Amino acid sequence: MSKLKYALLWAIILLLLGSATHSCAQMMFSNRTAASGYPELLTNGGFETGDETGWSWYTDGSISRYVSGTDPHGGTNTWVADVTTTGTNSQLLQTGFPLMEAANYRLIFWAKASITGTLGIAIIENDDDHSTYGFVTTRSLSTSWTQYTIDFTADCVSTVTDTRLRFYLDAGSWDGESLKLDDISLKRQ
Ligand SMILES: [Ca+2]
Ligand SMILES: [Ca+2]
Repeated sequence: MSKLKYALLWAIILLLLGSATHSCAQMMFSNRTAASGYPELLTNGGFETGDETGWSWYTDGSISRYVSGTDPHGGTNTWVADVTTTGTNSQLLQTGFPLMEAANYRLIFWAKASITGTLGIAIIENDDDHSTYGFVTTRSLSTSWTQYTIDFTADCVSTVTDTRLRFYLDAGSWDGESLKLDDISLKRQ
């Protein structure tokens, strides 16, 4: 083999080694990133199934609610409530996610309303007496898509799954108005 061919062969080997090292490093980085985060605890938080899979709904008012492809925050779908009368108990809820005693959690959701109005949000016990496992609070919604973040420490004994996240419209009056929820996420921190 000539010196030139020998040098070329080495150049090719070094190039191949370089690219292999590079892709290995990338893989290690993405694995480490994935391993450092806690998993999403909610099902279908972005309503991307196109329906209310994972969610339940109750109202004693008159409210038409549905999953719509019009003006979502993320993806292609958003949850919408068109309210005639708010009622005294109107809630979108998800149950059965695990909470661990004294662990820190973060709830994130995006909302948009036809007017500025008050939405209630709570993380409570689903069964028994609905005692507070996380918080019971309200947020003032605005007429553009806005992110809301609520950090809390789980107030339960050991690990519980009789849990309920509820968004309740009857914290205010939404008579004749509408609101949207999208990209709802609950993760341990
Ligand atoms: Ca969505
Ligand atoms: Ca209880």
